[in-house]
Amino acid sequence: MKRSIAKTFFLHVVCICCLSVFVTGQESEISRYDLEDILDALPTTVWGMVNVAKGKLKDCADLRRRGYVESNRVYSIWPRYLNEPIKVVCDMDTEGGGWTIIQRRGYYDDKPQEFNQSWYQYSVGFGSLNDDFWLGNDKIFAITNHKEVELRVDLEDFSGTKVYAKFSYFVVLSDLRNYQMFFGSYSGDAGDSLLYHNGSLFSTTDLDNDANAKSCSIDHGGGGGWWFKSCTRSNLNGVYYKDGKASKSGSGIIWNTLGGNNVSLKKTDIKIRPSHFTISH
Ligand SMILES: [Ca+2]
Repeated sequence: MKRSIAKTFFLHVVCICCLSVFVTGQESEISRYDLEDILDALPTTVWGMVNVAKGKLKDCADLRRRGYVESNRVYSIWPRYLNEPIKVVCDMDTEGGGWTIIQRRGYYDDKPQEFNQSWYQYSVGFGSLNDDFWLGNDKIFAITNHKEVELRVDLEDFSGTKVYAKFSYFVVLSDLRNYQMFFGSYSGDAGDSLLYHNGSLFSTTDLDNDANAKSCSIDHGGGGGWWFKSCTRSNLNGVYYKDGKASKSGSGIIWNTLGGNNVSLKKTDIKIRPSHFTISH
């Protein structure tokens, strides 16, 4: 413990030294990247101080940089703004890896995970990290507010076609702001079915924040929680239809540019990582 406190103290001293270097404009052997890392690691809570002392990693990008290359393994990370570490799974392969997965559908053994869940469950997360899950809006808030992140959505339909959509930045606000979501410019081959939802608040069956007179989650979204507007061009938390056909428009796992609101997808991955991620620096 004494050693941990000493380490934390040392980091603070190093940081103060770095800042003074900036102020005085003198040269230093500590790179700007090191300085940013140290500033990132500065704790917001006592828990955070312990976190720094133990060298806990903030996200899958941190893990990838430190040499962890195994995808779909459960890792422990400690994002800033959270009072304790959390479990996540990472994509360490796609485009150099470093992706923290925040949602996954279609990876189950016998029975798909039910995504008709309450506001509370969407806040804290549900499902199994080894199968289908929603990581939780409070965790997504923490990871997207620590530093700027980009968003990637990987989609597969029942014919086996795989496509993706990327967005140059992605941020989810806190519970107090109803997990309002914003994102940047689109690239990819899936089509941009998220654009319509930019700036929307999150809604569930028990908390209607959408722009429709009725509840989009109940009347159109198959009970899933999503950033509905009035109502949906995408809904990746809808009902899992094993035949790929939504019995009601918009109620399935929908990405409108992939066949409209009646085609339900087979697999999805929603993932985030720091913008401009590189392994070497
Ligand atoms: Ca409504």
